[in-house]
Amino acid sequence: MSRLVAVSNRVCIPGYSIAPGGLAVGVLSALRQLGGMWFGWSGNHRDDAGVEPETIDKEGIRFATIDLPSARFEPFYNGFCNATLWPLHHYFPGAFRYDASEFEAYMAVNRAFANALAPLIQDGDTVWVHDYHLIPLGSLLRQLGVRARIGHFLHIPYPNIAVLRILPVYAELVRDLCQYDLVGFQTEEDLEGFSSAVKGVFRDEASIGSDRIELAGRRIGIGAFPIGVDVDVIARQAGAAAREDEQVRRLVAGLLGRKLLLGVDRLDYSKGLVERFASYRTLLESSPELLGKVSYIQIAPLSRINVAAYAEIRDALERAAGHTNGQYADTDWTPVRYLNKDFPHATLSGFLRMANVGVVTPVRDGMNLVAKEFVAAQDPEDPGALVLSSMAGSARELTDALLVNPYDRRAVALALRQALAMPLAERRMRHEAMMKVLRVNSISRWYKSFMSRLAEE
Ligand code: GDG
Repeated sequence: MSRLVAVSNRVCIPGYSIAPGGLAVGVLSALRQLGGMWFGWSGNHRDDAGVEPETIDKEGIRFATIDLPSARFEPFYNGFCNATLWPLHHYFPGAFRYDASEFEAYMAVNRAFANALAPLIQDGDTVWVHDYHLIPLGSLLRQLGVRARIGHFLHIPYPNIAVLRILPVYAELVRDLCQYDLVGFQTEEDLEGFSSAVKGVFRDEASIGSDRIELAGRRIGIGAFPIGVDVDVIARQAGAAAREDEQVRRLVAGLLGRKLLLGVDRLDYSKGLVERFASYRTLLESSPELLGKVSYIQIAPLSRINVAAYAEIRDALERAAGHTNGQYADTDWTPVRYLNKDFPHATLSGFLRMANVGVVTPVRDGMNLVAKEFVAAQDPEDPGALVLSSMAGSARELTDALLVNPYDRRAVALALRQALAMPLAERRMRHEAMMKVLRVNSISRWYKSFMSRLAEE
């Protein structure tokens, strides 16, 4: 069988590095099952960075990492990746900026990845590149003579051409994606966005089907591969954490019997936290009988702290939480508890299990794994209810959640009230239906279906 070489901006070495986010959990799960190599940035800066990667073997996986010069990294990561591509792909033109020198840094980092990675690729390998940080990588590897199959999976949404065109270099990036053998997206809607972009750039030169594009005598596979979660692992972890985890015990003790509304999101404007805080306030305003009876805990570990839009949202949330608490708190009740803290994944799943209502209301999200983890973490005998934004990719699958438009405060407040009051029989019925979907669209289906499509292309 072909060796899998996964590539992403950051790698996640078990027991060593950063807390795994959505991408890392998925890639690690694929590599644990299939074996292979994971290549990416080490997390370290070195100004005389050569192209020689460092390797370490763990759990049957080879991790190969390179250092990057800080002068390049800053405009690459905080600039083009997270102040240009991220807002563009999440339909936030207000947070978008374009700076040609940041695009140059983006290309330079992609070239550094390609130069370091190409010598490690053997004939017959399958290379799987992840996410918006590395769109040009496939094309650059081809230029260096790499002949292996190369696929790309985009974890974030793909916008329609009408929005994409805001980016002066959009056509270059569309051409780069067309150099892969297979390009995968989270949902059909993202796939349609990409098809509109290919049509906009290549016009009649490209013939676009539902699962293939024919272009200049080449075939590029395209498809939707919704990422899933490992239902059994999360259910087990959540059950154990609910029984044994000290932090979970403290959380429950602190509730004093109140019902828990819980949100867990990276601190990011796409996660709809400002809108969510406002909706919770509307809930308290419109339901005086809930005062003192519910607690909303929002866990929001900081991310991308050097990007201006993230500092702004942090300020806005601190003000909003302070405002609501100032108005409604009592000597023994804090209506909102807002924590910029990182917790171990197992503890988080325990928190999710204890919640009466999971509040997942991004204003735009490629998939949103927290929604899926919430469902998987519940006690099937007495599950909590999920309030989910229709703007998350996961809303396409979790149609038995209470689906809301996150911008409609009154509708979200209403859904929160409905979730808090939902009878056990209805909670069980909705939970069972969502669990069925999660078991079908599992994490193993995600990587297996992507890898087998890539093998066919
Ligand atoms: C991108 C796309 C897509 C959260 N707080 C902590 C923590 N987490 C974990 C969650 C979950 C993951 O991080 C977050 O995944 P999401 O999917 O919700 O969001 P993004 O990070 O934006 O991920 C997204 C995903 O890629 C996968 O394709 O679904 O749309 O934006 O697993 O549980 N983990 C730990 N501590 C925390 O405090 N350890």
